Amino acid sequence: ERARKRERERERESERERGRERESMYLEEKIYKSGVLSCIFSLKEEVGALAKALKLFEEKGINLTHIESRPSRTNKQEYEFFISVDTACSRALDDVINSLRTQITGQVHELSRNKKKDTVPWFPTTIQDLDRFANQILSYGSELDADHPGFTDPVYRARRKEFADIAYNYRHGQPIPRVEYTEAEKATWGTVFKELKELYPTHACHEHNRVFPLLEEYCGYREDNIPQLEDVSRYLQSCTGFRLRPVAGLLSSRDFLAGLAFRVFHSTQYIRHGSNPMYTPEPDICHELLGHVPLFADPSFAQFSQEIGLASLAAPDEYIEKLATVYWFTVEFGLCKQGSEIKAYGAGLLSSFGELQYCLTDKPKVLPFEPEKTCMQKYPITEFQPIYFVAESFEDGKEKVRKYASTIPRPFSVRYNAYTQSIEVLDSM
Ligand code: HBI
Ligand code: NLE
Ligand code: FE
Repeated sequence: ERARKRERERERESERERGRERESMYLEEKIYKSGVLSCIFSLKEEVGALAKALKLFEEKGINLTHIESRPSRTNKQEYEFFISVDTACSRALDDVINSLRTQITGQVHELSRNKKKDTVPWFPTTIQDLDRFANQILSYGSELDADHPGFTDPVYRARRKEFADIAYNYRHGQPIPRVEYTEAEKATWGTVFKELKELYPTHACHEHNRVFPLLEEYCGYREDNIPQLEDVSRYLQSCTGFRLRPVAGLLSSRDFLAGLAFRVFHSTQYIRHGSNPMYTPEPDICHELLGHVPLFADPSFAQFSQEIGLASLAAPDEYIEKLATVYWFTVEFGLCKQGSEIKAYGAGLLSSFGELQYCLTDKPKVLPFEPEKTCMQKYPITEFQPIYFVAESFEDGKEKVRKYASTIPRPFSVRYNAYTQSIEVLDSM
C-alpha cells in the first residue's frame, strides 16, 4: 500500500514537472537555434535500411540538402551515407541524431555543426516555407497532456490523432481536407455557438458583429453545422487575402507569428472536449472560427495582424516574447473602447462564453493598452485573465503597435510581396 502511494506520488511529481516545462516553453519561448549539420552514418546493407533512417528526418520536417553513399571500407556488409541538413530547429536535429543512434545505427559521426548562434534567426521567406512548421508542435498535439479533460477519454484521443495527421500531411496550396464531425462534436459546437451568439450583440466589437451575419450567409455558420476550414479559408481570401492552414496544435510564438506575415492563419480543426464547452485553454475550431475568423475578414484588422507577423521575422528571441505578449493582449484578449462602451475584440474572449461574460464585469483589472508596458505583463494560459488592456480604438491600437514594432532591432527591414507571396529583405547597410 505504501509503495503504491509512493509510486503515485512520483507519477504526480513527474506530471507536474512536465507541466512546468510546458509552461516555461510556452511563456519564456525557448526558441531553438537553427542548425546546419553534416554527418556520416553507416547502415547494414538491407532492403529499406536507408528509408528507415531518412524517415526520422522527414518526421521532424528536416530538409536534407545533400546525400551521398559509398561502400564502407572497414565493413563489407555496410554502406556509409554522407548527408547535410539545414534546419530552422536545432533541437529537432538533436532528436533525430539521438533516434538515429538509438534506433538505427550506433555509428553516427558528426563532421561539422554550425549552430548559427550569432546570425539572425531563420525565418520563412516564401509561403511554401510554412510547410516546415508542420512537425514542430509544442504541446497538446495528438499526445494529450495529463491535465487535459480529454486525457482519459480514448474516443477523444483517437479523434485528436486523426486531426493531427491531417495537419502533418498538409502542404501549402492543397485544399484543406473536409471533416465529417460526429454528433457529439456537433453538439459541443451547437452549445458554444448558441451561447456566444446571444452574447455578441452586447459584448462583441462592431467589426465582429458586422462580419458575423456574412459568415452565416456564405460559410455555413449555423448552430447545427461546424463550418469547413476550406470554405472559410476561401471566403477570407476573398475579403482580405487571409487564408487558413490546418495545424496539429500549438506552434512556437515565432512560427505562429511568422505565418501572419504571409496572411496565413494556422488553424486547429479539432473541437474542445464536450465536458467543458464554456472555456478551454487550447485553441480549437470554435476558437478559430468564432473568435479569429470574423476579424480576419476585416481589412484593417487583417493588416494589423500581418504587421505583427512582419515585425516578428528575424526578431531576437526576447523581442519575440514581447511581441507574443502584445499579440496575447490584443488579438487574443483585447478590449476596445467603442463610443461610450467597452467591447471585446480578442478571439480568446469571443470564443469562450464563460470569459466573454466575465471580461466585461468589474472582476478583472482593466488597464490602458500601451505596448511598451503591456509587453512586460505576465499572464496565465489556463484560466480567465486577471488583467485586460483596453485600446482607445482599433486605429489607435494599430498605430501604437506599429510604433512599438519599429523599435525592434534588426539588421534589415522586410516587406511582403503579395504578387510572389514572398518576403523581400531590404538591406539597410
Ligand atoms: N499556435 N496553433 C497555434 N495557435 C495559436 O493561437 C497560437 C500558437 N502559438 C503561439 C500563440 N498562439 C500565441 O499565444 C502567441 O505566442 C503568438
Ligand atoms: N479560452 C478560449 C476558449 O475557450 O475558446 C480559447 C483560447 C485560446 C488561446
Ligand atoms: Fe487564438
